[in-house]
Amino acid sequence: VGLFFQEQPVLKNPFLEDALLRGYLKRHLPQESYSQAILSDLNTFGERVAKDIDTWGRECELNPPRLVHFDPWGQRVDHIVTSVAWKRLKDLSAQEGLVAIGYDKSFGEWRRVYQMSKLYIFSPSSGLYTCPLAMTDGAAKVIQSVGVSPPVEEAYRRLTSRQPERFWTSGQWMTERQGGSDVGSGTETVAVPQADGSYRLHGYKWFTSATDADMTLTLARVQDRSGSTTPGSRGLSLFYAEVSRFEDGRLRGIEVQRLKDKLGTRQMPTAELLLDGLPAYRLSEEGRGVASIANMLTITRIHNSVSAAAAMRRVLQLARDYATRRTAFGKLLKDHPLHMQTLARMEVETCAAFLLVMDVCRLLGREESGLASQLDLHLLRLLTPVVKLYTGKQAVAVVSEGLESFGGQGYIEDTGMPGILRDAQVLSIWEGTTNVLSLDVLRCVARSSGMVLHAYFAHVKSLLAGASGVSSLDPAVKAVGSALSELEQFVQIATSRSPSYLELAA
Ligand code: MFK
Ligand code: FAD
Repeated sequence: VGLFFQEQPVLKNPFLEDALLRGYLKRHLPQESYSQAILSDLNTFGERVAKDIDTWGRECELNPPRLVHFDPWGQRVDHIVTSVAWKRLKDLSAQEGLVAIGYDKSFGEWRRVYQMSKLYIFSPSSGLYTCPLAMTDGAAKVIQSVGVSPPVEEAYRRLTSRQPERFWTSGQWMTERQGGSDVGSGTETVAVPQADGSYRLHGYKWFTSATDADMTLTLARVQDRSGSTTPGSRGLSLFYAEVSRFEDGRLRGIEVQRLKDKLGTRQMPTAELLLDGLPAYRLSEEGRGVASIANMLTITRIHNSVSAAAAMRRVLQLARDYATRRTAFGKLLKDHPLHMQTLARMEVETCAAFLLVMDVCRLLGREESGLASQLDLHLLRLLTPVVKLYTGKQAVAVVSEGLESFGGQGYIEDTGMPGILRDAQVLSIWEGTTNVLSLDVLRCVARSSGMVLHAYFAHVKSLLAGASGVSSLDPAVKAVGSALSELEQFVQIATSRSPSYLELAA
């Protein structure tokens, strides 16, 4: 009695274990010396993920951040205490270039595919350090797009640094009590102009993740001399602020009201912040806040999609391994056709998610290296919300199925599995909910007069034409082809009418 102990699933090098990722890179990376360096770096990093980093990520879950409001002598300090592992992950992120690679021109148009491949194997072991990295990347992109000049020049260098002692992370403070989706109506924070051209921000930010960041980008309404502001989206401007302390230890212009008690993402601090005179610089023209922060949304939504595909891949890797170790009804799970069919369905979802995500990363890299065609730009705009909304939903479904493939053990906390499911649930909520992103798709279709859809049709056709081993006579290919033609005709008619008709048609 009690002599049997089940072997546990083993996490192996997630790069070597991922035939699809390796195949994708081998197929797409050019014949350049850097391609070999990329593959070799991913292999070494994958080894590190399996050996060390995964344990650090787990430690972040077991030692969640806490807020210390006062020091022993009653001074307000609002100190967010994070685990040793969380800090190590920050240093590691710099050393491994997890943001920097995306800005490294020496990898040409492949810089984003390289960076996101690295994040893809890192994400499920990262203790959610991918969250601050996504926002950091988004902030660097915004700064780059508005122009890297003082006072944000130094911030840009730090956000994209590979040196741990210089590396900074950024927050993204958009959501207020009245509006997370509708920030245009919901933002109450005001920016009071100062004599030196800077501003002081006053308001309440309702969700601020990874609040131990060194700086942030945020939205506020500039107050005029009479103290009034412009309502709606056109009253919002984009601001840059550093998170710093007075000599006595108090935060400068910020009070951390509390940390959120969350379903998942417990590894990282998400706070409510009272901005009480936070010094800030305006980065956008007045009233161009939403349009200017859109670059950040593009980047963080792509990171989100990478994390979603990565969560699916990880649970599947572990489930496949477990199927070679667990016996039921006299044979290993891998020898039960029905169990393998379940895993195969998860595999199909995961492959599809991965390929769509990587295609968007490829397009991003092309855009940033100046190689993107007009078609690429349309596709990038269209597919970014699409990939975020689909993969966010897929991740919850696939990870949930994945938990079931471990039977009861999938439900047990210290296996680490439940945390993967909890963390997947947020992927469809933050950075734009599914419905809000669906509307974003419709808006971009209408605003481009249908051009983004035509670009998409052309893309799918070229994929079908170029797919090796697929005959144009294949009934499935024929069916897709005729469905596309019908859709194209429909869009053609819609384009000739009003934009709102096109929105409806889309
Ligand atoms: C593991 C990875 C983790 C990732 C990090 C997670 C940390 C958590 C972070 C958060 O959750 S931060 C908060 C994220 N918040 C959102 O995503 C807000 C969701 N709501 C929307 O996206 C709304 O659609 C939006 C606020 C943008 C609507 O505002 P408006 O003012 O009604 O937008 P409008 O009028 O459509 O667009 C204003 C301008 O922005 C237009 O430019 P123009 O004025 O030049 O025409 C738009 O084209 C532009 N714009 C809006 N969305 C865009 C965009 N441009 C490009 N891409 C977009 N997606
Ligand atoms: P609402 O906007 O009130 O939405 C409620 C529901 O209404 C949703 O289902 C939505 O899809 C739907 N809805 C809204 N508008 C429409 C519409 N026009 N048509 C159809 N349906 C609609 N925010 C930050 O700014 N910075 C952060 O760092 C950050 N971190 C977060 C961390 C966590 C763990 C979580 C859970 C959230 C975080 N957020 C952050 C906030 C997040 O971005 C918002 O919660 C999200 O954008 C939704 O906004 P909301 O909560 O106001 O929901």
